[in-house]
Amino acid sequence: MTPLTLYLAAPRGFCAGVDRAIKIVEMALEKWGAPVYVRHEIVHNKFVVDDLRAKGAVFVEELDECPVDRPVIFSAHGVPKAVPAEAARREMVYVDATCPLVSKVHMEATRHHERGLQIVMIGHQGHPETIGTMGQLPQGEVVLVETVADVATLEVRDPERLAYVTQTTLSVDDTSDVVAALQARFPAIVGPHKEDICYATTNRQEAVKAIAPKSDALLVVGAPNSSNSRRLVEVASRAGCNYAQLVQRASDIDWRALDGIKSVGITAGASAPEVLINEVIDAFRSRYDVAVEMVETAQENVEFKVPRVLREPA
Ligand code: 0CJ
Ligand code: F3S
Repeated sequence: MTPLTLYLAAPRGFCAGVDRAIKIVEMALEKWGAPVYVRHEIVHNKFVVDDLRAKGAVFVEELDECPVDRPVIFSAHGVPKAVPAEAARREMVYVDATCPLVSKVHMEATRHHERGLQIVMIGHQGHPETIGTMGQLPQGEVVLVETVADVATLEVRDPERLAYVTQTTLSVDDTSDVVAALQARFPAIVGPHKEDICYATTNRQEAVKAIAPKSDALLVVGAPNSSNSRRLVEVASRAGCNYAQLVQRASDIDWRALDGIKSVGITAGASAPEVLINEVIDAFRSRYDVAVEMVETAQENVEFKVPRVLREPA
Protein backbone atom coordinates (compact mmCIF):
# COMPACT_ATOMS: atom_id res chain seq x y z
CA MET A 1 0.00 0.00 0.00
CA THR A 2 1.09 3.58 -0.70
CA PRO A 3 2.35 5.48 2.36
CA LEU A 4 0.22 8.42 3.51
CA THR A 5 0.75 10.89 6.35
CA LEU A 6 -2.49 11.83 8.02
CA TYR A 7 -2.38 15.08 9.99
CA LEU A 8 -5.12 15.01 12.59
CA ALA A 9 -6.07 18.48 13.83
CA ALA A 10 -6.62 19.06 17.54
CA PRO A 11 -8.88 20.51 18.73
CA ARG A 12 -11.54 19.19 16.34
CA GLY A 13 -15.14 18.01 16.60
CA PHE A 14 -17.56 18.48 19.49
CA CYS A 15 -17.37 21.69 21.53
CA ALA A 16 -18.78 22.20 25.02
CA GLY A 17 -21.99 23.79 23.72
CA VAL A 18 -22.73 20.87 21.40
CA ASP A 19 -21.95 18.36 24.11
CA ARG A 20 -24.36 20.12 26.44
CA ALA A 21 -27.13 20.46 23.83
CA ILE A 22 -27.06 16.73 22.99
CA LYS A 23 -26.98 15.87 26.68
CA ILE A 24 -30.03 18.07 27.22
CA VAL A 25 -32.07 16.09 24.67
CA GLU A 26 -30.91 12.75 26.10
CA MET A 27 -31.65 13.80 29.68
CA ALA A 28 -35.06 15.20 28.69
CA LEU A 29 -35.92 11.85 27.09
CA GLU A 30 -34.87 10.09 30.28
CA LYS A 31 -36.82 12.46 32.48
CA TRP A 32 -40.05 12.84 30.52
CA GLY A 33 -39.97 9.84 28.17
CA ALA A 34 -40.61 9.99 24.40
CA PRO A 35 -41.60 11.96 22.51
CA VAL A 36 -39.61 15.07 23.34
CA TYR A 37 -39.84 17.76 20.66
CA VAL A 38 -36.78 19.67 19.44
CA ARG A 39 -37.19 22.96 17.60
CA HIS A 40 -34.63 22.89 14.74
CA GLU A 41 -31.76 20.37 14.47
CA ILE A 42 -30.28 20.39 17.98
CA VAL A 43 -26.91 20.80 16.26
CA HIS A 44 -26.28 20.76 12.51
CA ASN A 45 -25.43 17.12 12.05
CA LYS A 46 -27.64 14.48 10.48
CA PHE A 47 -25.93 11.62 12.34
CA VAL A 48 -26.59 13.26 15.72
CA VAL A 49 -30.17 14.10 14.76
CA ASP A 50 -30.90 10.57 13.46
CA ASP A 51 -29.47 9.05 16.64
CA LEU A 52 -31.66 11.22 18.88
CA ARG A 53 -34.69 10.62 16.65
CA ALA A 54 -34.20 6.87 17.15
CA LYS A 55 -34.28 7.51 20.91
CA GLY A 56 -37.61 9.36 20.68
CA ALA A 57 -36.84 12.98 19.81
CA VAL A 58 -39.11 14.62 17.23
CA PHE A 59 -37.50 17.41 15.20
CA VAL A 60 -39.64 20.32 14.01
CA GLU A 61 -38.84 23.77 12.64
CA GLU A 62 -41.46 25.82 14.47
CA LEU A 63 -43.08 25.78 17.87
CA ASP A 64 -46.60 25.51 16.47
CA GLU A 65 -45.71 22.03 15.19
CA CYS A 66 -45.37 20.84 18.81
CA PRO A 67 -48.25 19.60 20.96
CA VAL A 68 -48.65 21.72 24.10
CA ASP A 69 -48.50 18.72 26.42
CA ARG A 70 -45.00 17.54 25.46
CA PRO A 71 -41.65 19.14 26.39
CA VAL A 72 -39.82 21.10 23.73
CA ILE A 73 -36.10 21.88 23.48
CA PHE A 74 -34.61 24.86 21.66
CA SER A 75 -31.46 24.16 19.62
CA ALA A 76 -27.87 25.15 20.47
CA HIS A 77 -28.01 28.02 17.97
CA GLY A 78 -30.46 30.08 20.03
CA VAL A 79 -33.97 31.38 19.39
CA PRO A 80 -35.62 34.79 19.05
CA LYS A 81 -37.16 36.04 22.30
CA ALA A 82 -40.65 35.46 20.88
CA VAL A 83 -40.12 31.68 20.92
CA PRO A 84 -39.79 31.05 24.68
CA ALA A 85 -42.43 33.74 25.22
CA GLU A 86 -44.86 31.81 23.03
CA ALA A 87 -43.99 28.51 24.74
CA ALA A 88 -44.71 30.14 28.11
CA ARG A 89 -47.98 31.57 26.81
CA ARG A 90 -49.00 28.07 25.69
CA GLU A 91 -47.94 26.78 29.15
CA MET A 92 -45.48 24.32 27.61
CA VAL A 93 -42.52 22.73 29.36
CA TYR A 94 -39.44 23.95 27.49
CA VAL A 95 -35.70 23.61 27.91
CA ASP A 96 -33.35 26.03 26.23
CA ALA A 97 -30.25 24.30 24.81
CA THR A 98 -28.84 27.58 23.45
CA CYS A 99 -25.07 27.50 23.95
CA PRO A 100 -24.14 29.72 26.90
CA LEU A 101 -21.69 31.52 24.60
CA VAL A 102 -24.57 32.43 22.29
CA SER A 103 -26.68 33.53 25.28
CA LYS A 104 -23.77 35.77 26.25
CA VAL A 105 -24.05 37.53 22.88
CA HIS A 106 -27.83 37.85 23.38
CA MET A 107 -27.22 39.57 26.72
CA GLU A 108 -24.57 41.83 25.24
CA ALA A 109 -26.98 42.97 22.49
CA THR A 110 -29.69 43.59 25.06
CA ARG A 111 -27.32 45.64 27.23
CA HIS A 112 -26.27 47.84 24.29
CA HIS A 113 -29.93 48.33 23.40
CA GLU A 114 -30.75 49.39 26.94
CA ARG A 115 -28.03 52.04 26.65
CA GLY A 116 -29.76 53.37 23.55
CA LEU A 117 -27.34 51.97 20.97
CA GLN A 118 -28.37 50.46 17.67
CA ILE A 119 -26.66 47.15 17.00
CA VAL A 120 -24.83 45.96 13.90
CA MET A 121 -24.72 42.18 13.76
CA ILE A 122 -21.98 40.51 11.73
CA GLY A 123 -23.42 37.19 10.65
CA HIS A 124 -24.94 35.09 7.90
CA GLN A 125 -28.43 35.99 6.76
CA GLY A 126 -30.97 33.25 7.44
CA HIS A 127 -28.73 31.28 9.81
CA PRO A 128 -30.66 30.29 12.97
CA GLU A 129 -28.08 31.90 15.26
CA THR A 130 -28.36 35.21 13.43
CA ILE A 131 -32.16 35.00 13.50
CA GLY A 132 -32.02 34.21 17.24
CA THR A 133 -29.63 37.02 18.13
CA MET A 134 -31.43 39.62 16.01
CA GLY A 135 -34.69 38.39 17.51
CA GLN A 136 -33.59 39.44 21.00
CA LEU A 137 -34.54 43.02 20.14
CA PRO A 138 -37.39 44.73 18.32
CA GLN A 139 -37.26 44.94 14.52
CA GLY A 140 -34.84 47.61 13.25
CA GLU A 141 -32.75 47.64 16.44
CA VAL A 142 -30.28 45.13 14.96
CA VAL A 143 -29.03 45.51 11.39
CA LEU A 144 -27.11 42.75 9.63
CA VAL A 145 -23.85 42.93 7.70
CA GLU A 146 -22.20 39.91 6.13
CA THR A 147 -19.22 41.39 4.30
CA VAL A 148 -16.90 44.40 4.10
CA ALA A 149 -18.93 45.54 1.07
CA ASP A 150 -22.11 45.56 3.18
CA VAL A 151 -20.48 48.00 5.60
CA ALA A 152 -20.07 50.61 2.86
CA THR A 153 -23.80 50.71 2.10
CA LEU A 154 -25.07 50.24 5.66
CA GLU A 155 -27.68 52.75 6.79
CA VAL A 156 -27.87 53.42 10.52
CA ARG A 157 -29.97 55.61 12.78
CA ASP A 158 -27.11 57.53 14.37
CA PRO A 159 -23.45 56.81 13.47
CA GLU A 160 -22.40 58.03 16.94
CA ARG A 161 -24.56 55.49 18.81
CA LEU A 162 -23.68 52.04 17.55
CA ALA A 163 -22.42 48.73 18.88
CA TYR A 164 -21.60 45.50 17.08
CA VAL A 165 -22.00 41.83 17.94
CA THR A 166 -21.15 38.75 15.85
CA GLN A 167 -22.24 35.20 15.21
CA THR A 168 -20.07 32.82 17.26
CA THR A 169 -18.97 30.60 14.38
CA LEU A 170 -17.59 33.08 11.84
CA SER A 171 -14.20 33.12 10.17
CA VAL A 172 -11.85 34.93 12.57
CA ASP A 173 -9.95 36.59 9.70
CA ASP A 174 -12.97 37.68 7.65
CA THR A 175 -14.62 39.06 10.76
CA SER A 176 -11.62 41.15 11.70
CA ASP A 177 -11.79 42.72 8.22
CA VAL A 178 -15.49 43.53 8.68
CA VAL A 179 -14.82 44.95 12.15
CA ALA A 180 -12.01 47.11 10.74
CA ALA A 181 -14.39 48.43 8.05
CA LEU A 182 -17.02 49.22 10.70
CA GLN A 183 -14.48 51.03 12.86
CA ALA A 184 -13.21 53.00 9.87
CA ARG A 185 -16.70 54.13 8.91
CA PHE A 186 -18.11 54.50 12.46
CA PRO A 187 -15.19 55.36 14.79
CA ALA A 188 -17.53 55.54 17.82
CA ILE A 189 -18.84 51.98 17.41
CA VAL A 190 -18.62 49.88 20.59
CA GLY A 191 -17.41 46.25 20.39
CA PRO A 192 -17.57 43.25 22.71
CA HIS A 193 -15.19 43.09 25.72
CA LYS A 194 -13.98 39.78 24.45
CA GLU A 195 -14.69 38.50 20.95
CA ASP A 196 -18.07 36.95 20.23
CA ILE A 197 -16.49 34.28 18.04
CA CYS A 198 -16.24 31.42 20.49
CA TYR A 199 -13.18 29.57 21.75
CA ALA A 200 -14.12 26.39 19.82
CA THR A 201 -14.45 28.19 16.48
CA THR A 202 -11.16 30.02 17.02
CA ASN A 203 -9.26 26.92 18.11
CA ARG A 204 -10.53 24.74 15.23
CA GLN A 205 -9.55 27.41 12.69
CA GLU A 206 -6.08 27.76 14.25
CA ALA A 207 -5.52 23.98 14.11
CA VAL A 208 -6.53 23.93 10.43
CA LYS A 209 -4.05 26.72 9.69
CA ALA A 210 -1.31 24.59 11.22
CA ILE A 211 -1.99 21.50 9.06
CA ALA A 212 -3.31 22.99 5.80
CA PRO A 213 0.03 24.16 4.33
CA LYS A 214 1.55 20.69 4.65
CA SER A 215 -1.53 18.71 3.54
CA ASP A 216 -2.02 17.76 -0.14
CA ALA A 217 -5.70 17.47 0.71
CA LEU A 218 -7.76 18.40 3.76
CA LEU A 219 -11.09 16.93 4.75
CA VAL A 220 -13.47 18.59 7.17
CA VAL A 221 -16.01 16.22 8.67
CA GLY A 222 -19.24 18.16 9.01
CA ALA A 223 -22.63 18.94 7.55
CA PRO A 224 -23.37 21.28 4.62
CA ASN A 225 -25.61 23.41 6.87
CA SER A 226 -22.96 23.68 9.60
CA SER A 227 -21.57 27.18 9.42
CA ASN A 228 -18.48 26.55 11.54
CA SER A 229 -17.61 23.44 9.48
CA ARG A 230 -17.86 25.34 6.21
CA ARG A 231 -15.61 28.05 7.60
CA LEU A 232 -12.96 25.38 8.27
CA VAL A 233 -12.97 24.44 4.57
CA GLU A 234 -12.45 28.11 3.61
CA VAL A 235 -9.68 28.53 6.18
CA ALA A 236 -7.89 25.43 4.80
CA SER A 237 -8.06 26.72 1.22
CA ARG A 238 -6.80 30.13 2.24
CA ALA A 239 -3.99 28.64 4.31
CA GLY A 240 -2.62 27.01 1.17
CA CYS A 241 -4.27 23.62 0.81
CA ASN A 242 -5.20 22.95 -2.82
CA TYR A 243 -7.99 20.49 -2.14
CA ALA A 244 -10.20 21.18 0.89
CA GLN A 245 -13.55 19.42 1.09
CA LEU A 246 -16.45 19.00 3.46
CA VAL A 247 -17.48 15.38 3.97
CA GLN A 248 -20.38 14.18 6.08
CA ARG A 249 -18.82 10.72 6.47
CA ALA A 250 -16.42 8.29 4.77
CA SER A 251 -18.79 7.46 1.91
CA ASP A 252 -18.58 11.12 0.75
CA ILE A 253 -14.84 10.93 0.07
CA ASP A 254 -13.98 11.34 -3.62
CA TRP A 255 -11.08 8.87 -3.81
CA ARG A 256 -10.33 9.69 -7.43
CA ALA A 257 -9.73 13.35 -6.55
CA LEU A 258 -7.20 12.18 -3.94
CA ASP A 259 -5.16 10.19 -6.45
CA GLY A 260 -1.42 10.72 -5.95
CA ILE A 261 -1.61 12.52 -2.59
CA LYS A 262 1.04 11.89 0.04
CA SER A 263 -0.53 13.72 2.97
CA VAL A 264 -4.03 14.52 4.11
CA GLY A 265 -5.28 16.73 6.90
CA ILE A 266 -8.40 15.81 8.84
CA THR A 267 -10.51 17.93 11.11
CA ALA A 268 -14.17 18.17 12.08
CA GLY A 269 -16.68 20.89 12.79
CA ALA A 270 -18.01 21.49 16.29
CA SER A 271 -21.15 19.45 15.59
CA ALA A 272 -19.46 16.37 14.08
CA PRO A 273 -19.19 13.29 16.31
CA GLU A 274 -15.84 11.53 16.76
CA VAL A 275 -17.27 8.22 15.39
CA LEU A 276 -17.51 9.85 11.97
CA ILE A 277 -13.94 11.12 12.19
CA ASN A 278 -12.79 7.61 13.08
CA GLU A 279 -14.80 6.23 10.17
CA VAL A 280 -12.93 8.59 7.82
CA ILE A 281 -9.54 7.63 9.31
CA ASP A 282 -10.40 3.93 8.96
CA ALA A 283 -11.36 4.47 5.32
CA PHE A 284 -7.84 5.86 4.70
CA ARG A 285 -6.28 2.96 6.60
CA SER A 286 -8.04 0.48 4.33
CA ARG A 287 -6.51 2.11 1.21
CA TYR A 288 -3.13 3.46 2.33
CA ASP A 289 -0.28 2.65 4.65
CA VAL A 290 -1.25 5.40 7.10
CA ALA A 291 0.97 7.19 9.61
CA VAL A 292 -1.14 9.41 11.86
CA GLU A 293 0.42 12.59 13.19
CA MET A 294 -1.64 14.61 15.64
CA VAL A 295 -1.12 18.38 15.43
CA GLU A 296 -2.37 20.02 18.62
CA THR A 297 -2.48 23.81 18.69
CA ALA A 298 -4.59 24.26 21.85
CA GLN A 299 -6.06 22.29 24.72
CA GLU A 300 -9.69 22.67 25.68
CA ASN A 301 -11.27 22.04 29.04
CA VAL A 302 -14.53 23.97 28.77
CA GLU A 303 -17.65 22.31 30.14
CA PHE A 304 -21.17 23.66 30.50
CA LYS A 305 -23.75 22.43 33.00
CA VAL A 306 -27.18 21.34 31.79
CA PRO A 307 -30.15 23.42 33.05
CA ARG A 308 -31.22 22.71 36.62
CA VAL A 309 -34.62 21.27 35.63
CA LEU A 310 -32.79 18.27 34.14
CA ARG A 311 -30.61 17.77 37.20
CA GLU A 312 -33.62 17.55 39.50
CA PRO A 313 -35.58 14.30 39.88
CA ALA A 314 -38.84 14.04 37.88
O1 0CJ B 1 -24.39 28.14 16.57
C1 0CJ B 1 -23.79 27.49 17.39
C2 0CJ B 1 -23.99 27.79 18.76
C3 0CJ B 1 -22.88 26.36 17.00
C4 0CJ B 1 -23.47 25.02 17.23
C5 0CJ B 1 -22.61 23.89 16.76
O2 0CJ B 1 -22.36 23.83 15.41
P1 0CJ B 1 -23.47 23.67 14.28
O3 0CJ B 1 -22.80 23.05 13.12
O4 0CJ B 1 -24.66 23.00 14.80
O5 0CJ B 1 -23.89 25.16 13.99
P2 0CJ B 1 -23.32 26.32 13.06
O6 0CJ B 1 -24.07 26.23 11.76
O7 0CJ B 1 -23.69 27.57 13.78
O8 0CJ B 1 -21.87 26.18 12.91
FE1 F3S C 1 -21.11 27.21 21.63
FE2 F3S C 1 -19.09 27.77 20.09
FE3 F3S C 1 -19.93 25.35 20.25
S1 F3S C 1 -20.86 29.02 20.45
S2 F3S C 1 -22.10 25.53 20.59
S3 F3S C 1 -19.05 26.53 21.93
S4 F3S C 1 -19.23 26.32 18.42
